[in-house]
Amino acid sequence: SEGPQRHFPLRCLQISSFANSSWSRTDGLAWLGELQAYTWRNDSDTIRFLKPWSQGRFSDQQWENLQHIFLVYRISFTRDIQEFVTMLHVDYPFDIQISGGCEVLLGNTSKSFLDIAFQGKAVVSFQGTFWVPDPDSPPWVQKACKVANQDRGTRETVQWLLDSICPGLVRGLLETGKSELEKPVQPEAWLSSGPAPGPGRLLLGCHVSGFYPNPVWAMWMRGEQEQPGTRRGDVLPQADGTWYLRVTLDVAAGEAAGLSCRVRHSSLGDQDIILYWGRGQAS
Ligand code: ELG
Repeated sequence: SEGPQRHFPLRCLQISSFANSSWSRTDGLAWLGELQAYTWRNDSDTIRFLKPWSQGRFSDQQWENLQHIFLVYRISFTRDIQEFVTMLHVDYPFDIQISGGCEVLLGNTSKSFLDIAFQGKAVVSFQGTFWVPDPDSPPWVQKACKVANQDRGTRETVQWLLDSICPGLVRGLLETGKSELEKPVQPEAWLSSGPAPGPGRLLLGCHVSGFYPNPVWAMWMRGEQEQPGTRRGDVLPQADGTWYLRVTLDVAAGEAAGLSCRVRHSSLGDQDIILYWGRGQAS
Protein backbone atom coordinates (compact mmCIF):
# COMPACT_ATOMS: atom_id res chain seq x y z
CA SER A 1 0.00 0.00 0.00
CA GLU A 2 1.06 3.64 -0.48
CA GLY A 3 0.65 4.70 3.14
CA PRO A 4 -1.05 7.87 4.32
CA GLN A 5 -0.82 10.88 2.00
CA ARG A 6 -1.69 13.45 4.62
CA HIS A 7 -0.30 13.78 8.09
CA PHE A 8 -2.32 12.62 11.08
CA PRO A 9 -0.51 13.57 14.26
CA LEU A 10 -1.91 12.24 17.53
CA ARG A 11 -2.15 15.21 19.92
CA CYS A 12 -2.93 14.45 23.55
CA LEU A 13 -3.83 17.50 25.60
CA GLN A 14 -3.98 17.79 29.37
CA ILE A 15 -5.51 20.79 31.10
CA SER A 16 -4.97 21.08 34.83
CA SER A 17 -6.44 23.92 36.86
CA PHE A 18 -5.25 24.54 40.38
CA ALA A 19 -7.54 26.99 42.22
CA ASN A 20 -6.03 26.71 45.69
CA SER A 21 -4.34 24.11 47.87
CA SER A 22 -7.48 22.01 48.06
CA TRP A 23 -9.14 22.33 44.64
CA SER A 24 -7.82 21.20 41.29
CA ARG A 25 -8.98 19.29 38.27
CA THR A 26 -7.29 17.58 35.32
CA ASP A 27 -8.98 16.85 32.03
CA GLY A 28 -7.58 15.27 28.90
CA LEU A 29 -8.48 14.96 25.27
CA ALA A 30 -6.79 13.64 22.16
CA TRP A 31 -7.03 14.32 18.46
CA LEU A 32 -5.93 12.35 15.46
CA GLY A 33 -5.43 14.98 12.79
CA GLU A 34 -8.56 17.13 12.93
CA LEU A 35 -10.76 14.52 14.58
CA GLN A 36 -11.18 14.21 18.32
CA ALA A 37 -10.89 10.56 19.27
CA TYR A 38 -10.77 10.55 23.11
CA THR A 39 -11.77 12.43 26.21
CA TRP A 40 -10.62 11.86 29.73
CA ARG A 41 -12.61 13.77 32.29
CA ASN A 42 -11.47 14.63 35.78
CA ASP A 43 -14.42 12.78 37.32
CA SER A 44 -13.85 9.61 35.32
CA ASP A 45 -11.37 6.76 35.74
CA THR A 46 -11.67 5.75 32.12
CA ILE A 47 -10.57 7.21 28.83
CA ARG A 48 -13.69 7.54 26.68
CA PHE A 49 -13.62 6.54 23.00
CA LEU A 50 -15.39 9.13 20.86
CA LYS A 51 -15.08 7.28 17.54
CA PRO A 52 -15.95 3.72 16.56
CA TRP A 53 -12.30 3.34 15.54
CA SER A 54 -10.75 4.86 18.71
CA GLN A 55 -9.55 1.51 20.06
CA GLY A 56 -7.19 1.20 17.11
CA ARG A 57 -5.44 -2.19 17.04
CA PHE A 58 -4.86 -2.26 20.80
CA SER A 59 -6.49 -5.05 22.80
CA ASP A 60 -8.86 -4.44 25.70
CA GLN A 61 -6.01 -5.51 27.98
CA GLN A 62 -3.59 -2.97 26.49
CA TRP A 63 -6.18 -0.23 27.03
CA GLU A 64 -6.72 -1.36 30.62
CA ASN A 65 -2.98 -1.08 31.21
CA LEU A 66 -2.74 2.36 29.63
CA GLN A 67 -5.71 3.60 31.60
CA HIS A 68 -4.10 2.39 34.80
CA ILE A 69 -0.86 4.23 33.96
CA PHE A 70 -2.79 7.46 33.40
CA LEU A 71 -4.84 7.02 36.55
CA VAL A 72 -1.69 6.67 38.68
CA TYR A 73 -0.11 9.53 36.77
CA ARG A 74 -3.04 11.92 37.38
CA ILE A 75 -2.93 11.36 41.13
CA SER A 76 0.89 11.61 41.21
CA PHE A 77 0.99 14.70 39.02
CA THR A 78 -1.54 16.54 41.18
CA ARG A 79 0.34 15.64 44.35
CA ASP A 80 3.74 16.57 42.81
CA ILE A 81 2.52 19.98 41.69
CA GLN A 82 0.96 20.74 45.07
CA GLU A 83 4.27 19.81 46.72
CA PHE A 84 6.30 22.00 44.36
CA VAL A 85 3.94 24.89 45.00
CA THR A 86 4.31 24.59 48.76
CA MET A 87 8.07 24.09 48.62
CA LEU A 88 8.81 26.74 46.02
CA HIS A 89 6.17 29.36 46.96
CA VAL A 90 4.09 29.54 43.78
CA ASP A 91 0.84 31.54 43.87
CA TYR A 92 -2.62 30.08 43.15
CA PRO A 93 -4.59 30.05 40.95
CA PHE A 94 -2.77 28.68 37.90
CA ASP A 95 -3.22 26.40 34.94
CA ILE A 96 -0.84 23.82 33.54
CA GLN A 97 -1.33 22.60 29.98
CA ILE A 98 0.48 19.62 28.53
CA SER A 99 0.57 18.69 24.88
CA GLY A 100 2.13 15.40 23.90
CA GLY A 101 1.96 12.99 21.04
CA CYS A 102 3.56 11.81 17.87
CA GLU A 103 3.34 11.59 14.15
CA VAL A 104 4.15 8.52 12.10
CA LEU A 105 6.31 9.32 9.10
CA LEU A 106 7.30 7.37 6.03
CA GLY A 107 9.52 4.33 6.44
CA ASN A 108 8.53 3.22 9.95
CA THR A 109 9.87 6.38 11.57
CA SER A 110 8.04 8.66 13.97
CA LYS A 111 8.49 12.01 15.63
CA SER A 112 7.20 12.72 19.13
CA PHE A 113 6.78 15.75 21.35
CA LEU A 114 5.84 16.65 24.92
CA ASP A 115 5.50 20.27 25.97
CA ILE A 116 4.33 21.81 29.24
CA ALA A 117 2.91 25.31 29.62
CA PHE A 118 2.36 27.30 32.83
CA GLN A 119 -0.22 30.12 32.69
CA GLY A 120 -0.36 29.64 28.93
CA LYS A 121 3.38 30.00 28.37
CA ALA A 122 5.71 27.15 27.31
CA VAL A 123 8.06 26.28 30.18
CA VAL A 124 9.25 22.66 29.85
CA SER A 125 9.66 20.06 27.16
CA PHE A 126 10.71 16.43 27.24
CA GLN A 127 13.73 15.91 25.02
CA GLY A 128 15.14 12.47 24.42
CA THR A 129 15.37 11.22 27.99
CA PHE A 130 15.10 14.36 30.12
CA TRP A 131 12.78 17.15 31.19
CA VAL A 132 14.27 20.39 29.83
CA PRO A 133 13.16 23.76 31.21
CA ASP A 134 12.97 26.76 28.89
CA PRO A 135 15.92 29.06 29.70
CA ASP A 136 13.49 31.86 30.60
CA SER A 137 11.04 29.78 32.66
CA PRO A 138 10.56 30.79 36.32
CA PRO A 139 13.22 29.53 38.77
CA TRP A 140 10.74 27.24 40.53
CA VAL A 141 10.09 25.40 37.23
CA GLN A 142 13.82 24.88 36.75
CA LYS A 143 14.06 23.46 40.27
CA ALA A 144 11.02 21.24 39.65
CA CYS A 145 12.69 19.85 36.51
CA LYS A 146 15.85 18.98 38.46
CA VAL A 147 13.68 17.04 40.90
CA ALA A 148 11.65 15.39 38.12
CA ASN A 149 14.83 14.34 36.30
CA GLN A 150 15.87 12.30 39.34
CA ASP A 151 12.93 9.95 38.74
CA ARG A 152 14.40 7.61 36.17
CA GLY A 153 11.36 5.30 36.22
CA THR A 154 9.05 8.10 35.15
CA ARG A 155 11.47 9.31 32.45
CA GLU A 156 11.61 5.79 31.05
CA THR A 157 7.82 5.52 31.08
CA VAL A 158 7.49 8.86 29.28
CA GLN A 159 10.04 7.74 26.67
CA TRP A 160 8.23 4.48 26.14
CA LEU A 161 4.86 6.21 25.80
CA LEU A 162 6.24 8.70 23.29
CA ASP A 163 8.51 6.49 21.23
CA SER A 164 6.74 3.14 21.29
CA ILE A 165 3.12 3.28 22.49
CA CYS A 166 2.16 6.47 20.66
CA PRO A 167 3.40 5.48 17.18
CA GLY A 168 1.98 1.97 17.70
CA LEU A 169 -1.41 3.40 18.57
CA VAL A 170 -1.33 5.78 15.60
CA ARG A 171 -0.44 3.01 13.14
CA GLY A 172 -3.51 1.07 14.30
CA LEU A 173 -5.76 4.14 14.20
CA LEU A 174 -4.70 4.93 10.65
CA GLU A 175 -6.06 1.48 9.72
CA THR A 176 -9.24 1.41 11.81
CA GLY A 177 -10.09 5.06 11.10
CA LYS A 178 -8.84 5.18 7.51
CA SER A 179 -12.16 5.69 5.77
CA GLU A 180 -13.31 8.55 8.02
CA LEU A 181 -9.87 10.18 8.22
CA GLU A 182 -9.27 10.16 4.50
CA LYS A 183 -12.75 10.81 3.18
CA PRO A 184 -13.22 14.43 2.16
CA VAL A 185 -16.64 15.96 2.84
CA GLN A 186 -18.02 18.53 0.40
CA PRO A 187 -18.98 21.96 1.63
CA GLU A 188 -22.21 23.68 0.80
CA ALA A 189 -22.01 27.39 0.10
CA TRP A 190 -24.45 30.32 0.09
CA LEU A 191 -24.40 34.08 -0.22
CA SER A 192 -25.83 36.71 2.10
CA SER A 193 -25.86 40.46 2.41
CA GLY A 194 -24.74 41.77 5.76
CA PRO A 195 -25.33 45.06 7.53
CA ALA A 196 -24.46 47.99 5.21
CA PRO A 197 -20.88 49.06 6.03
CA GLY A 198 -21.79 52.65 5.02
CA PRO A 199 -24.16 54.68 2.86
CA GLY A 200 -24.41 53.22 -0.63
CA ARG A 201 -22.30 50.18 0.29
CA LEU A 202 -22.99 46.48 0.59
CA LEU A 203 -21.34 43.79 2.66
CA LEU A 204 -21.43 40.61 0.62
CA GLY A 205 -21.03 37.36 2.55
CA CYS A 206 -20.01 34.01 1.14
CA HIS A 207 -20.55 31.14 3.56
CA VAL A 208 -18.79 27.81 3.19
CA SER A 209 -19.98 25.13 5.57
CA GLY A 210 -19.45 21.45 6.27
CA PHE A 211 -16.09 20.76 4.68
CA TYR A 212 -13.43 18.27 5.77
CA PRO A 213 -10.46 18.30 5.87
CA ASN A 214 -9.65 21.84 6.85
CA PRO A 215 -7.87 23.77 4.20
CA VAL A 216 -10.37 25.50 1.92
CA TRP A 217 -9.95 28.32 -0.56
CA ALA A 218 -12.72 30.90 -1.03
CA MET A 219 -12.57 34.24 -2.82
CA TRP A 220 -14.84 36.93 -4.16
CA MET A 221 -14.23 37.19 -7.92
CA ARG A 222 -15.13 39.37 -10.87
CA GLY A 223 -14.84 36.92 -13.72
CA GLU A 224 -11.38 35.38 -13.30
CA GLN A 225 -10.18 38.33 -11.22
CA GLU A 226 -9.70 37.64 -7.50
CA GLN A 227 -11.02 40.57 -5.46
CA PRO A 228 -8.19 41.68 -3.16
CA GLY A 229 -10.67 43.27 -0.76
CA THR A 230 -11.97 39.79 0.17
CA ARG A 231 -11.82 39.40 3.93
CA ARG A 232 -11.45 35.94 5.31
CA GLY A 233 -13.02 35.06 8.65
CA ASP A 234 -11.65 32.42 10.99
CA VAL A 235 -12.20 28.80 10.05
CA LEU A 236 -14.62 27.63 12.76
CA PRO A 237 -15.06 24.05 13.96
CA GLN A 238 -18.56 22.58 13.85
CA ALA A 239 -19.89 19.94 16.22
CA ASP A 240 -19.93 17.22 13.54
CA GLY A 241 -16.19 17.51 12.89
CA THR A 242 -16.54 19.61 9.74
CA TRP A 243 -15.52 23.27 9.34
CA TYR A 244 -17.14 26.57 8.51
CA LEU A 245 -15.69 29.68 6.82
CA ARG A 246 -17.12 33.04 5.81
CA VAL A 247 -15.46 35.47 3.40
CA THR A 248 -16.85 38.96 2.96
CA LEU A 249 -16.45 41.83 0.53
CA ASP A 250 -17.33 45.47 1.14
CA VAL A 251 -18.45 46.98 -2.22
CA ALA A 252 -20.28 50.01 -3.63
CA ALA A 253 -23.89 48.96 -4.16
CA GLY A 254 -23.59 49.69 -7.87
CA GLU A 255 -20.64 47.33 -8.29
CA ALA A 256 -22.10 44.18 -6.79
CA ALA A 257 -23.51 42.93 -10.09
CA GLY A 258 -21.11 40.54 -11.82
CA LEU A 259 -19.37 39.43 -8.63
CA SER A 260 -19.18 35.77 -7.70
CA CYS A 261 -17.82 33.70 -4.87
CA ARG A 262 -15.53 30.83 -5.81
CA VAL A 263 -14.76 27.87 -3.52
CA ARG A 264 -12.06 25.25 -4.00
CA HIS A 265 -11.74 22.19 -1.80
CA SER A 266 -10.13 18.75 -2.08
CA SER A 267 -13.60 17.14 -2.02
CA LEU A 268 -14.65 19.02 -5.15
CA GLY A 269 -11.90 17.92 -7.52
CA ASP A 270 -11.73 20.55 -10.28
CA GLN A 271 -15.42 21.34 -9.84
CA ASP A 272 -15.13 24.61 -7.93
CA ILE A 273 -18.34 25.94 -6.44
CA ILE A 274 -19.21 29.29 -8.08
CA LEU A 275 -22.09 31.38 -6.75
CA TYR A 276 -23.14 34.56 -8.58
CA TRP A 277 -24.30 37.63 -6.71
CA GLY A 278 -27.81 38.76 -7.61
CA ARG A 279 -29.20 35.31 -8.39
CA GLY A 280 -31.40 34.66 -5.44
CA GLN A 281 -30.40 37.62 -3.27
CA ALA A 282 -32.77 40.43 -2.55
CA SER A 283 -30.48 43.25 -3.73
N1 ELG B 1 5.06 8.76 37.46
C1 ELG B 1 4.80 7.89 39.69
O1 ELG B 1 4.69 15.51 34.94
C2 ELG B 1 2.80 13.34 30.60
C3 ELG B 1 2.67 11.85 30.77
C4 ELG B 1 3.58 11.34 31.81
C5 ELG B 1 3.29 9.91 32.25
C6 ELG B 1 4.20 9.54 33.41
C7 ELG B 1 3.79 8.25 34.05
C8 ELG B 1 4.72 7.88 35.21
C9 ELG B 1 4.16 8.33 36.55
O2 ELG B 1 2.99 8.29 36.80
C10 ELG B 1 4.69 9.14 38.81
O3 ELG B 1 6.16 7.48 39.72
C11 ELG B 1 6.49 6.36 40.54
O4 ELG B 1 5.92 5.18 40.03
C12 ELG B 1 6.33 4.82 38.69
C13 ELG B 1 5.62 3.55 38.28
O5 ELG B 1 4.25 3.75 38.29
C14 ELG B 1 7.85 4.64 38.61
O6 ELG B 1 8.25 3.54 39.40
C15 ELG B 1 8.51 5.90 39.14
O7 ELG B 1 9.94 5.73 39.17
C16 ELG B 1 8.01 6.23 40.56
O8 ELG B 1 8.58 7.45 40.99
C17 ELG B 1 5.57 10.27 39.30
O9 ELG B 1 5.12 10.62 40.58
C18 ELG B 1 5.62 11.51 38.40
O10 ELG B 1 6.39 12.48 39.03
C19 ELG B 1 4.25 12.10 38.08
C20 ELG B 1 4.31 13.49 37.41
C21 ELG B 1 5.16 13.57 36.16
C22 ELG B 1 5.41 14.99 35.71
N2 ELG B 1 6.49 15.60 36.24
C23 ELG B 1 7.04 16.84 35.90
C24 ELG B 1 6.75 17.97 36.64
C25 ELG B 1 7.99 16.94 34.89
C26 ELG B 1 8.59 18.14 34.58
C27 ELG B 1 8.30 19.27 35.31
C28 ELG B 1 7.38 19.18 36.34
C29 ELG B 1 7.08 20.39 37.16
C30 ELG B 1 5.95 21.22 36.70
C31 ELG B 1 6.30 22.04 35.57
C32 ELG B 1 5.40 23.00 34.98
C33 ELG B 1 4.54 23.89 35.57
